[in-house]
Amino acid sequence: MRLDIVTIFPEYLEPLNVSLVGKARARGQLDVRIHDLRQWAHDKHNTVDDTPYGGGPGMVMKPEPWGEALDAVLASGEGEPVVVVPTPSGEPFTQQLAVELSAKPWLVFTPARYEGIDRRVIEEYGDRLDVREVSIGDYVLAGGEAPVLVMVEAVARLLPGVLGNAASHQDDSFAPGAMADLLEGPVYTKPPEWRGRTIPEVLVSGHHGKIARWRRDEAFRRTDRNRPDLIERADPAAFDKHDRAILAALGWSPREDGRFGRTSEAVEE
Ligand code: JA8
Repeated sequence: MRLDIVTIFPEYLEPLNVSLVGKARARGQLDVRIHDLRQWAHDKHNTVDDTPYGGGPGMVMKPEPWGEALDAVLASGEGEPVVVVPTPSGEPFTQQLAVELSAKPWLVFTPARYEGIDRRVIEEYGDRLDVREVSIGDYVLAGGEAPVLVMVEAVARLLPGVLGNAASHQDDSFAPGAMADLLEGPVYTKPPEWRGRTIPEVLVSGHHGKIARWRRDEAFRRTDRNRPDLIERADPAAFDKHDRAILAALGWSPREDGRFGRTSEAVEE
C-alpha cells in the first residue's frame, strides 16, 4: 500500500518511522511519502493561510498550495487514490472504515491546521476522486496530523503480513465480526500473584469452554459499564441463552423488536 501525507509539519509524522508502521515500511509492505505543503507556497514567506471570508476567528488554509500539492502527488502515482481529510466534522473513523481503507492500494492524507482547508479544495478533488472527510472523535485538535497517525496505524496493522499473527485481530474490541458488538474483557499474565493480587481461577482450570464463557461474561460486564450503546444496537441474534441470562443480571431485557434495552439496575456488583 502507498500512503502520501501532505502537511506543514512533516516532523509531526516521525512516529511513522517506529514500531509496527516503521517495520512495515522497512519491509517494503508500506510505501509512506511525506510532503511539506510549503513546497507549493511560492511567496517569500511560503504562506499557506489567509483570513476567512465572512470574518470570524482564526485563519483558513489557502486553496492554491493544496491544489498544486495534490496535483503533484496525483501525477506521481498510478491510478486514483482515496483522499482522506481529517476533520472533526467528518464521518466517524471506525474499525469498519479502517478495514475498507486497508483494501485500497493508495491513500492520500491531507491534515489541516488553523480552521481548516478552503472548501473549494474538497469540492474540486471530490468531483474527481473518492474524498472522505473523517473524524477520529468528538473533540477538536490543533491539526489533522495526530488523526493521521491514528488512522495510518489502524489501517497498517490490517495489511496482510504486517501484524505477526493474522488471528490476533479477529477478536479485537472493535473488529467487525465475532466480537464486534462487545468490548474485550481483562487479560492477565505471569506471575500468578502480584502484590497480593491473584488471577481468576478459571483461567488456569484448563477448561476451554469455561474460559470462553467467562471471557464473554466479562466482555458483557465491561460493555455494560463503558459502552451500553453497543448493547442497545447489537443484533440480538448474536446472543445465546447464557448471554441473555448475563444481560438480564446486568439489568437488560429484550424490547418489542428483540433488541436489548436497560430496564432495571444491575443485581450484581
Ligand atoms: C482537528 Br485544525 C484540525 C484538523 C483536523 C482535525 S480532526 C480533529 N479531531 N480536530 C483539527
